[in-house]
Amino acid sequence: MSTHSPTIEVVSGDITREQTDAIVNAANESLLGGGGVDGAIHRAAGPRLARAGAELAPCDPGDAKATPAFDLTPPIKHIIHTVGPIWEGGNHAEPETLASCYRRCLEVADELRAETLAFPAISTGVYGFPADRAAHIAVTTLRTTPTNVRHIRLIAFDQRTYRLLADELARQQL
Ligand code: AR6
Repeated sequence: MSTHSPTIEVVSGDITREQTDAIVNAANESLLGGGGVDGAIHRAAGPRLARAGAELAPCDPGDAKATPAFDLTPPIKHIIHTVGPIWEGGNHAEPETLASCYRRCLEVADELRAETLAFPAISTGVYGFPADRAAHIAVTTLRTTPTNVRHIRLIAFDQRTYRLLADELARQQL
């Protein structure tokens, strides 16, 4: 099924404003909402999102599950919820779990036939994953996982995350 590598770009902004076929949410296992990007997405998508999440929960760390995007404007089709690892020092398979999040999101996007996809910097906020290592894992995994997704936007909510992702992408595309 996999035929090509997606193009990847890094952009600054708020993922709730994206117009990709699907956006990824950095959720927790309950899929009921929370703080950070999860809270922003639930506020923008409305209360039906938590109800849909409850029906799919729990979502294990490293896994991903999709819901409709409900009231998100501009209207997009899908939200892919993934649960990143909580950073516990790096020896608890956190890197592997984070890579699995990116891989599973691509698999779910393929099932949905989503061709464009936006990701936040999974696990690098409340969950405490070092942002530089997370940027390396994100770009490496997205570049090496077979998928039909054509275009990926990595959404950086702050300047440091933007720099780390942009530098990592530039290094890998040399
Ligand atoms: N658009 C894009 N990125 C954002 C936005 C936004 N609107 N808001 C925050 N970020 P976090 P985690 C960035 O904490 O570390 C929640 O409570 C943020 O600056 O949202 O995976 C969940 O329910 C950071 O770079 O997610 C879980 O309990 C990145 O998104 C837990 O937090 C991820 O930060 C998940 O923690």
